[in-house]
Amino acid sequence: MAAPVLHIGNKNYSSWSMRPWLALRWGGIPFQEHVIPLGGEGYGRSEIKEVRAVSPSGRVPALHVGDAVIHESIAICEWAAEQTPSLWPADPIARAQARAAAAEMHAGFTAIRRDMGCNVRRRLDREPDWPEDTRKDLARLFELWGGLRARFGNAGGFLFGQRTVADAMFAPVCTRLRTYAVTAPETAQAYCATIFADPVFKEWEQAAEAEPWTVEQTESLYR
Ligand SMILES: N[C@@H](CCC(=O)N[C@@H](CS)C(=O)NCC(=O)O)C(=O)O
Repeated sequence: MAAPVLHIGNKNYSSWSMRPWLALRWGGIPFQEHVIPLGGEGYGRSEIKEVRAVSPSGRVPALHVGDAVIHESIAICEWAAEQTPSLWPADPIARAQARAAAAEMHAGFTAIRRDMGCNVRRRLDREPDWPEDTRKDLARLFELWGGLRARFGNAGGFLFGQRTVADAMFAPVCTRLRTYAVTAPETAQAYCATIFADPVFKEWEQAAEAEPWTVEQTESLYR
């Protein structure tokens, strides 16, 4: 069977695309990638024509495996972990906690997602004044990361020691903290430094920096 094809958005802007891309790469799973530049007609309404052609939800990422389409970043990460089980921690309790962290990211942190649009290559000089719900999301994020690092820190620099799907889910958040100059506790800074030093993450970051497209809807956040 031909290699699966991962359809993704622009690497600079599409945080949901980064997640399964990292999981597939970390899992050593061969795949082809197909980048669809987001923005323009239909964007924000799940109506971009090129996206609809590959993803029935009108959103990327979408993984094509044979004649099947798997949409939703978390489901693609789960599929990756079925090929490469070490993408979840081996211990059943740690594995459940990693799934909880990944699920919390997938379903939550809505104020962070609203106020800190993903823009891998962008850096603000000064942290904006966040509304209360965003500050609450940040506090919860740091609490979650801090607790996991305290419990699993001896095993390595990632949330559960070694790279797991939970890290794939949170890697784009590290870039957001960097973009928006967010004041973060030392444990969070150290965790983000681990993500930024990861060679696979760096590959994504370099590609994001080199992309020719800009998405006006996201860039206008800075004016
Ligand atoms: N819940 C979805 C979210 C996917 C998503 O929102 N993708 C954005 C790009 S990061 C998208 O395709 N947007 C197209 C649009 O807004 O029209 C997942 O986890 O995969």
